[in-house]
Amino acid sequence: MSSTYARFDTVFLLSRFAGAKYSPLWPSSSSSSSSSSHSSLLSSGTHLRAKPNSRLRSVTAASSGPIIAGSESIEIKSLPTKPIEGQKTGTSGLRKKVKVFMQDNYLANWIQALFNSLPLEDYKDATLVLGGDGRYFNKEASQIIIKIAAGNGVGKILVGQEGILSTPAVSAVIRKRKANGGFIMSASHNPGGPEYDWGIKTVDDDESPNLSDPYINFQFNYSSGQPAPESITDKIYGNTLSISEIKVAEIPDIDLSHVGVTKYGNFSVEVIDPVSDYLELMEDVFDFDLIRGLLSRSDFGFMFDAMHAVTGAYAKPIFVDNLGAKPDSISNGVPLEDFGHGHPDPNLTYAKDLVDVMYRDDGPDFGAASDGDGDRNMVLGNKFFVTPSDSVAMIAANAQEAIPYFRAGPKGLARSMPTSGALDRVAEKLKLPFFEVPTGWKFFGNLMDAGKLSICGEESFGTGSDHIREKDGIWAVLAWLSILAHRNKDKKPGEKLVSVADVVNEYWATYGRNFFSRYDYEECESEGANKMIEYLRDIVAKSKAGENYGNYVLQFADDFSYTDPVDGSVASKQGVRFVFTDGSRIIFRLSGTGSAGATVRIYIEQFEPDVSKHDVDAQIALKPLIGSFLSCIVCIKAEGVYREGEAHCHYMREKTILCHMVLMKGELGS
Ligand code: VG1
Ligand code: CO
Repeated sequence: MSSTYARFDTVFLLSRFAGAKYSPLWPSSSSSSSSSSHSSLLSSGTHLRAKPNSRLRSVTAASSGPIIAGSESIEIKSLPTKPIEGQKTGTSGLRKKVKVFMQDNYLANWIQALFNSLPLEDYKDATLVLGGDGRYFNKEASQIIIKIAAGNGVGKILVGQEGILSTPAVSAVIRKRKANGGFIMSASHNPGGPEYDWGIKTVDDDESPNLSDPYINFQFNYSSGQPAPESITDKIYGNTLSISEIKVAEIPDIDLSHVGVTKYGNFSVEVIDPVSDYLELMEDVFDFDLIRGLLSRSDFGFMFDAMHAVTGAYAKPIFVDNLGAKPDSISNGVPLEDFGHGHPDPNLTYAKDLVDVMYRDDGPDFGAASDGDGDRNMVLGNKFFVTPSDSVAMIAANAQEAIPYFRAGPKGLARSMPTSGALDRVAEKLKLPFFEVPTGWKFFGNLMDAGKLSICGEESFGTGSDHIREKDGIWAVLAWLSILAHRNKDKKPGEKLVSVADVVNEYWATYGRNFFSRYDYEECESEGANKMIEYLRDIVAKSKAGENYGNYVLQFADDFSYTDPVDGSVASKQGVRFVFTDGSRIIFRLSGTGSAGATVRIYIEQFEPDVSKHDVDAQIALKPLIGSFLSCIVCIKAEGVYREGEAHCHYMREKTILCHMVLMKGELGS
């Protein structure tokens, strides 16, 4: 038992629940297996009923919504448990197969370990937000999280109706209602259902440098100078390895189907409408009248694919009811537990139905899709795909004139390291502060809180701004619609409209084009993947500026390290990069979001200022770089470790003849 835990326990007993009956052990009642050395919250706790003598009562409506029912006090039980291996968070929280999470106490242990890791003042009587993308197991998970939160002395949980809240909406709710933090039940773009993934989004791994991420590290920590989150996530992991007890409130399952407040003693749960706070924020950021003018034109076609994921709950209220889009412009608009057997990843392969419609001659003028939890976006014009690296640069270049929130001009711009350098050129031209941060949205937060950053993005279909502290899929769609609406606002019916392709081509002509692609080697054996990165680090250590790699001259090679300009914290080993004198780059890193094995990501970029070459397909434009670099470095120098093979192009999911190494399961390191 850690000292944090002991300290917490004492305070817990003496203050918040003074007087409440505290059982040192999980009761040997019929529902739990008293004979075993640990008990399951999933098998017993989720079906916890109010203690027989608790008096439910109806009470009058409160300002925040009708109070449905409540009881005067809650009983806190202690559920014995045992440590479970492997509960370490990655780029975006803890992500595993749902079957793993459904194991006895797996989720409960982790949630308790989280509370054990935080100072009491961070959650005692605090308000926390709980939401998710509607995937399989979220309903059961909601009940587990609520009961443990109550058991640990949290004052109030704001939960989206049916457990639904997109990731950006959770951030918006936390900020608007000044909540102390929140949980997001999502494995993002990973598929859902009994055989697939589940996740809980939190702050990143042990190298996270900031406290502004609204999850688990609780925003108010930031201003009061509490320990850095890497220490918190480290602590959570440490606590998962020593946990012996889970604190659970003995309350019934909360009815998540109706908006309203349920009270149990000093603890309350408010079920909130998932859309209203977020919609209100969008109305502040954008000019809805301007966008409505575009969407209601008969000569402008719009299509949004919610991929049966969380934005299904937002698309109709926002695009149809508020902005005048036609009801049939929303496809797959109902959130489903298994995303309709789909893979809620908005790229050219998994949003294929949308792509097919958009690539028809008579297809719509603008199309977009969003991922499982609504923080990613894909933007398409008619027969035109905008890469995420280009998209953020184009939004930044047009923001001031088209989006009211940026009327005074963006404060600064930032991208993740592997994202193409297109945004850098916008920052240079607009003379704006510019930052390059490691992969993962949390790194943008400190910069935003310090007033240094307004618009940022990642190559992985993530775009956003400082209106919240998460990437935001619907925000990106509204940003693009604003740009198009602004450009077309004076166009008469029948006049040719400025298209997505026009905006992009004009941008390339002004700034040049950064050809960019990413390739993923999925389900690699972890040991082999680590070996490969070690091997590349070795090459980096020996490399010298001026060396020739085919026709490319090395400017520098390193393993990316980031020092946060706000708090000075350092994140190291964030990706091996080779940068050439013409601005071309090749980057290697391991994914931190997979649910099984390792995924190797390779990012390739080449800058082309010549407008006559901007029309070339990215795969063709990048071929010389891929060929000369990878053949000479990886395949020859690492001979024996890497062999010929195929990777998947991140955007197309097509098998691509790329660096010709096989990292697939079992084939490496033998
Ligand atoms: C991936 C992306 C990264 C993104 C992260 C979370 O991480 O590359 O850019 O921030 O997913 O996105 P990794 O470590 O697998 O490369 V989401 O939509 O899952 O919150
Ligand atoms: Co996501």
